[in-house]
Amino acid sequence: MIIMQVDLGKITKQRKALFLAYDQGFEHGPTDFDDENVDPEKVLKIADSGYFTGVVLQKGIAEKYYASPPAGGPAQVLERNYKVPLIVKLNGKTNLVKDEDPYSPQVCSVAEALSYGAAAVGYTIYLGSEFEAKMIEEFGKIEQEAEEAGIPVIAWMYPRGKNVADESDPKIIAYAARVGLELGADIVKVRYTGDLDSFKWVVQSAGKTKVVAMGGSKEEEPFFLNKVETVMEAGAIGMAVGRNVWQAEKPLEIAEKIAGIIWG
Ligand code: FBP
Repeated sequence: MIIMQVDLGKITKQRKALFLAYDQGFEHGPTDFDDENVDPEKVLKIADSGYFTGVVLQKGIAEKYYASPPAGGPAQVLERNYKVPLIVKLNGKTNLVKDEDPYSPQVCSVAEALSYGAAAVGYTIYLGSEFEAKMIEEFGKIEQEAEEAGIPVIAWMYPRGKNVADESDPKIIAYAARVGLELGADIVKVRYTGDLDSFKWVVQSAGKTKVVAMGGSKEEEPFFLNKVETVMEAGAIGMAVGRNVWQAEKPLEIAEKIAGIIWG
């Protein structure tokens, strides 16, 4: 079978991307939430505002909120309730297990993700973890299935574990981006390195694999927006951000500002 180059058109606009991440309930627990953003419907409304080119969900929220059976229709056939493209995160782990070397198991298949209406899938690899080989192997299979289905794969490339002295080290982040390219990821999501030159090197290391920067924990707005500007100047295609949007007092205002930088 000849595998075609995957088209990123469904999760980008003018080749740029802004993804709203909402898998923190699994990764960190509801401690990240308040009365508003604990409700997936409210966050999906933010995601559907027109500023985002994708929303990142675990399978449970995809199945129970993003898509549902049409009224009176068969339960097996799901219909989308939102316009924003869906990116299903295929693996996940809680932060209750304090293993120094993390492993994030696959909890959803590409086929399942497609049944919820996924336009792309995502998977975290903790590069440097003792379980790195297991995650690389799982990722390889996902990559192949996604390519056959014609949907892009986004790799969350997070160096972590006792072999990684400093997960913010720009050299290790560039290494993670490069591994993403070599594994066939269409987009890598990496931590911001802290300055323009080192992030340019990350983007260069990723080659034809596109780069988005993760948002991280909530920061002061001017500081965060400055980070978005530098990320874009370095050649990334955009941001995958969660807490800096839905934890903001006015999520749509900051979403508009971020989008203004990305597409401005
Ligand atoms: P944020 O913008 O809220 O940081 O979301 C990005 C993200 O990658 C989420 O997809 C994921 O749940 C979380 O960060 C993982 O963070 P951690 O570094 O604590 O593992």
